[in-house]
Amino acid sequence: MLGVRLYGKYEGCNPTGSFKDRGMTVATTIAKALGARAVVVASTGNTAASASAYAARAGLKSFVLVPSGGVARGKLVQAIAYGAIVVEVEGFFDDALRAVLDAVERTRVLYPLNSFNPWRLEGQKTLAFEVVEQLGWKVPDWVVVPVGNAGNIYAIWKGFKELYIHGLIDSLPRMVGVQAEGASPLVKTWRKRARRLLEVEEPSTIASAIRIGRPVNWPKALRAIEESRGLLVEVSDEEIVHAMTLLARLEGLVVEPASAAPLAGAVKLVGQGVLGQGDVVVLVLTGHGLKDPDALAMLEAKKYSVPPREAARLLLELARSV
Ligand code: AN7
Repeated sequence: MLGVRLYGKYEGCNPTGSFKDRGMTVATTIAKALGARAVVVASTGNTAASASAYAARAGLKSFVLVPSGGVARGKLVQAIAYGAIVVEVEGFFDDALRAVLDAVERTRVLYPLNSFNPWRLEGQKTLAFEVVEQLGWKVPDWVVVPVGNAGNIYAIWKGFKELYIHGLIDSLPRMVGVQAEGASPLVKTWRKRARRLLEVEEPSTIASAIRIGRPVNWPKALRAIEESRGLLVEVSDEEIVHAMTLLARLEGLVVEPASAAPLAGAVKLVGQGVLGQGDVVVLVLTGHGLKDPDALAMLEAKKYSVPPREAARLLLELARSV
């Protein structure tokens, strides 16, 4: 349909339903080896779910700070189920992260698992290894990643670079970062070639996972874009919901809004002639759709309600249009 060869790397099948598990298994193992007793994260939801799951398995206490009212239902109940101590911060993710940084500076009891922890990124780079392996040791032309706190795009790029340095692949992909229009500090910073991050004070988008105004890994992400001759693009909430619908109804994949952003971005870039005919494009579909049932409920519904005795008749009537 788009003229490009489109692949999705679906991260919803990881143990807690998002790509975060790749890094969390490594970082929690390190926490345990260092003798930590408790871990802490600020999170828009997936990091909280993943950290608390791996902490539970490792016998560590977990503390998660989330923006109150800003986390998808599935993620919050997951963290609670895994036994995390949940602190709702009346503010944005960025406020929660600031609190975590502040606290970990003052105590050694809390081991931080946010993506400034380098072990997280070491785990997340394995996505690149799998993409290359699953494409039969071919390298995609483009890898499209949703960007929030901006760790993942850098981690994936690092993975490709390591394969290249070790002679396992002989080319590199170009990295594309996608942000939501209401939460696009990195897009703005990149466009203006600013030397300082152009923060977004009150980030707003349906894609709560990437509702982040001050991404901590912004210098690393910009380096990945620069080194790979990549680019950043922003998409509207409407485009995100449309992309969710396409993935669900053409591919049978439900993803959360942040994870649909790469498809929305790719559609836009095809329209602009940036992605070319026959290019191999990998969309990183970062998280499972069931994490965010309220967002799924925004897809156009074909739904009827009838008393039992009328159900068969309605069905026959509807079947006429098949
Ligand atoms: C589904 O869970 O930041 O750019 O606290 O959950 O590496 O931050 C989540 C981020 C993309 C963005 N897709 O990755 C958190 C959190 C999904 C996400 C991102 C997130 P980064």
